Amino acid sequence: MFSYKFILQMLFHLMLFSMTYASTKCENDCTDNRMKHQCDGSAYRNVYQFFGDSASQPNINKCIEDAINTLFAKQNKSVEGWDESIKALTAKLETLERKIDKIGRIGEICYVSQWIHGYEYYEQDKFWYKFHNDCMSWSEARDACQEEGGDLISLNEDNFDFFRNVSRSYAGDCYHVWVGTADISAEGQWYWLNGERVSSVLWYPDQPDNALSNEHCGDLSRDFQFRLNDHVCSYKMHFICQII
Ligand SMILES: *[C@@H]1O[C@H](CO)[C@@H](O)[C@H](O)[C@H]1NC(C)=O
Ligand SMILES: *[C@@H]1O[C@H](CO)[C@@H](O)[C@H](O)[C@H]1NC(C)=O
Ligand SMILES: [Ca+2]
Ligand SMILES: [Ca+2]
Repeated sequence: MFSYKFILQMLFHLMLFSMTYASTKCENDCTDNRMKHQCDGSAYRNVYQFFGDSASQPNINKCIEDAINTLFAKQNKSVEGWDESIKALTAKLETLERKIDKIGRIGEICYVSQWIHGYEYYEQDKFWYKFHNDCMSWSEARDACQEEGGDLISLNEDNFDFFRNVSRSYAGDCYHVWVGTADISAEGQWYWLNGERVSSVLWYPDQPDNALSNEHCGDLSRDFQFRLNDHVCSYKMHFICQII
């Protein structure tokens, strides 16, 4: 009997084949807005980012291999679960292949790789995001985002309510949600990881308060209606990653 890993590998290679085919067909055909920003030749580079390969030239086989290993590391469950997982995966791949055939754009490669990591597209700002159910310290959370090719999310006045809603919907046992701002390097200086200054209207009243002189990382706090708060960085929380 073939191992599950082998079957998965075959499926991914099938997908790879159609992606490569599609990408040679339509390199310049970028009419779909959602894909537009990814159709400038950076698609391959993005694929690398998502799979954490620092090589500058595409090596999609390696990228697929890494994706499979990531899947296995994350879903190291009992074998019973795998039948269902593989069925679901096969169905998704079939849909995907039909879609790729139909659309046939290089940008789809990015779409596929983001889909593998479970990212969602935020139409308004044209980036991808993922709410993590795991509980980690702020810097562990940052590492986890970077492993997936992104970073902790940077917010602003326009997208703040949307991600408050995301946090309200998904936050579970870890209660609060880390986001991409900290005053670790300079007390009281709050910048997002994208370099923008944190707007004062995002904070819950009387925050940031640097309680016990020990709060240097930004979270959306359940205690504060998921508005911004400064918290102890080692605290284990959910977190939201962003891929630009
Ligand atoms: C999967 O679990 C087994 C036993 O529970 C362990 O020995 C193995 O190292 C795990 N593999 C991964 C990739 O985490
Ligand atoms: C957030 O959720 C509230 C309540 O469901 C809704 O009224 C509001 O439109 C949502 N805002 C955004 C930006 O999603
Ligand atoms: Ca502080
Ligand atoms: Ca605080």
